[in-house]
Amino acid sequence: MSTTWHILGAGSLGTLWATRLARAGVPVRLILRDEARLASYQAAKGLTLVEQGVEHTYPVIGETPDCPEPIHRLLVACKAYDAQSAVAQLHARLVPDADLILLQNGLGSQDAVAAQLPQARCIFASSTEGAFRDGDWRVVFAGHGYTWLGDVGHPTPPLWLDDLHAAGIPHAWSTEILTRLWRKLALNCAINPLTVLYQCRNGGLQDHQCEVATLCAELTELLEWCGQPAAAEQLHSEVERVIQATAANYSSMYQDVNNGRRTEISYLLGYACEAAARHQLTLPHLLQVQARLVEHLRAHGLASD
Ligand code: NAD
Ligand code: KPL
Repeated sequence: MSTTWHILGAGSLGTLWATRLARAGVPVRLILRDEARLASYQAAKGLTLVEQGVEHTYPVIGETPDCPEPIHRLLVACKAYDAQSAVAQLHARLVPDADLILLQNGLGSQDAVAAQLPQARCIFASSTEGAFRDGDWRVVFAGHGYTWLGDVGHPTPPLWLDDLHAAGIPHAWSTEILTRLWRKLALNCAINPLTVLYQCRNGGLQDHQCEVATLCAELTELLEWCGQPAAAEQLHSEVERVIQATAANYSSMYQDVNNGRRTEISYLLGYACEAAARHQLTLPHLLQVQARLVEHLRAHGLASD
């Protein structure tokens, strides 16, 4: 019997992973916040995955954080701002050499989780898959993509990648996972805040080309100072390409703000501005966009951290 995947966070990505693993016959258990959420989940009789309009429900076993069973493998599928406290609840259950797979976007939360668990193996992931919830315990698979996984301290891939293969989760092991995470962070910093400030789709940034170019120049400088020259390569042309390719889409940050949800700003723009300060870099446009975004979030009654 292969090792059980414990999934922490029954949101969009957690459900997308849990259902595909369960469909492949891999043992999966879902960790829910408390008894009330567990009762609601049990009433729904499982997790539903909607793919190309076709839905299937998978009766994945649910449990609360205080279930006594030890955890050997944990997929952390919370938002970046919840990851550290959500994992902390499970300290007593995690075996010392547990594997954690951290799906969070941006940077900062992964190091915070890894620092809590010095003996565990923390694998960082960067995903371009897209999913959203259209109801409790339901997820719509909205965009096919890829997930890169890597371990900054240990280049050997884990054997359980076979489970991802069996589950049809497109993935690759990356020995340069930090480059991927920094690159994605830079793309998100160049695009997402401006779509919120200008209240536009990604394609709307074609009307703000100078501002995008200035931000890209500052982000390129930052990546180089942070020892990430590969993530800095051709950043501006990549940002322009993404703006064009996703012109009709609303960025994830735009969607969060417009749905009244907390953003992951501290792990994107906030992380970039803190890194710039650490290197005593002057990046006035990046700082200005952060200040404007914080003001916008406050004006809309949303958390600005
Ligand atoms: P989500 O908000 O849909 O799901 C997070 C879930 O975690 C929620 O159900 C929440 O209740 C749960 N949670 C939080 N704290 C918990 C706790 N203590 N115990 C149990 N459950 C807890 O978020 P998501 O969209 O799945 O995103 C997860 C991460 O993946 C984010 O960092 C996001 O940026 C990244 N990401 C998402 C997508 C996507 O398409 N949704 C794509 C790429 C990357
Ligand atoms: O990842 C994105 C997001 O919306 O979060 C893109 C489409 C790249 C825009 O930054």
